[in-house]
Amino acid sequence: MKKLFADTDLLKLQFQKSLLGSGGIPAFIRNENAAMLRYLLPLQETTPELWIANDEDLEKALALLNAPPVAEKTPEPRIFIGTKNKHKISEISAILRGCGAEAIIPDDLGGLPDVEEDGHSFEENASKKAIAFAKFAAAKFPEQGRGVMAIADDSGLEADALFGAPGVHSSRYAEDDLRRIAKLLTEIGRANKRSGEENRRARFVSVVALASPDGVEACFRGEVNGIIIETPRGSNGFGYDPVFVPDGFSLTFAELSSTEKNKISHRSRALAKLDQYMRTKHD
Ligand code: ITT
Repeated sequence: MKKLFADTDLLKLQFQKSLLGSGGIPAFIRNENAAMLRYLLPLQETTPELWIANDEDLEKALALLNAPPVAEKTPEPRIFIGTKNKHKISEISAILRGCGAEAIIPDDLGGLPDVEEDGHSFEENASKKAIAFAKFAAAKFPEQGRGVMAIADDSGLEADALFGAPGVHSSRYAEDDLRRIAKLLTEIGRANKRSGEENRRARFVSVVALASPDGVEACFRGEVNGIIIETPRGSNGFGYDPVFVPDGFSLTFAELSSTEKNKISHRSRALAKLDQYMRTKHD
């Protein structure tokens, strides 16, 4: 930042005027008659940082001029959380608050645009959503324009016996959670019968993408491995939770409390990576 000083020595004025001619704000202005300054110099839009009336002021001005430039404070980044899921919103908001970013949620911007999840991978879908949401949010904050970013996630269940299905199609696998689970159990049963092996290995995957309107900055993947049991158990959680038993546990995700599930879940693992990234970025 250039510093501007006004002095009371008219003799130096001509010399300082040549600095003004170069187009920048003068580093130093000397002028005996302060009242004249506005007429003589283009100061209409600026005010001197220090008026120099005596030698002491001059010392101060010189010290300020020679001081190393102070780093300008970077404004708090504004990040749009692209999901309507209240649970995800509170998890992600806490992370953003922790690293000094301002979290914007769909309610703040009057909703969330629909984005078709037609990608072949969780990364593709999460990235597509995050870019679309960043563009949507940037349009709402024209003064900040492309400084606005967005976060979106895509998740699902991959069963080994089904070569990774339902995967990115997890939410569209059937009409509702009960039918989705029923279909998963039927398909795994059939596949195992065909192969003659009892393979019930599966994993939940979550990919969180961070993007600006121009593209994806980073993706974070979290996974949790386990098995699919034959009969659903438990009533907590959602989706395929009642048939998924994570490795090292005997209870299904739907039998664990949400706090216990969140300690080991695919989404919390992806979010932990986002947390780490954001902290490093805004250190
Ligand atoms: P968004 O609004 O954020 O897009 P969504 O309902 O589409 O949320 P996800 O993309 O997170 O949900 O998940 C896709 C499907 O994968 C979801 O409908 C569930 O069937 C399944 N799934 C994902 N995470 C799960 C979890 O933690 N427990 C059980 N099922 C899960």
